[in-house]
Amino acid sequence: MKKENIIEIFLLVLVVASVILLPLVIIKIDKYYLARKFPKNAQVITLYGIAKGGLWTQEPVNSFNYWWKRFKRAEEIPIRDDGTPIFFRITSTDVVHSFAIPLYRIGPYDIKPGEFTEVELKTDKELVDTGFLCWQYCDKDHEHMKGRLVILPKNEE
Ligand SMILES: [Cu+2]
Repeated sequence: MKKENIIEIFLLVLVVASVILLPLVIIKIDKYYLARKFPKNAQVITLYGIAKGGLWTQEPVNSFNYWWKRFKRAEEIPIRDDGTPIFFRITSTDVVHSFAIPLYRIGPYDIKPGEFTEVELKTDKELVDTGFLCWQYCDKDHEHMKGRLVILPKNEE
């Protein structure tokens, strides 16, 4: 085999490997920073807003599965009531949504596609089951964009 061919093959393998590895490395780095961002014991709830059908989902939405997957509506999100810090990470998969938990006067926060809005559930009030919703008209299914935060029974904590 000619020397040029070997170099060519080597470079080809290098390019293919970096194309495959780069996204994996980025995902790893992302996870690493995410894990350090919030207190270790925190409950972190990630929500994706979808205008079509009007739903918040906890299932990760990306540019591939957005087109074919039926995402499970986040109807009831269990939250802990033992002093655990609770954070929401919320993003949109399409239009600008708006997130609020009216009872605790949290939000409304603009939820923009392509970025995560981070919100801490901080309140002086006692935690009770309550609703969260999209605060401003985003699309025709807007009214369905709501769900509930449900306090976990003590024995399940
Ligand atoms: Cu909306």
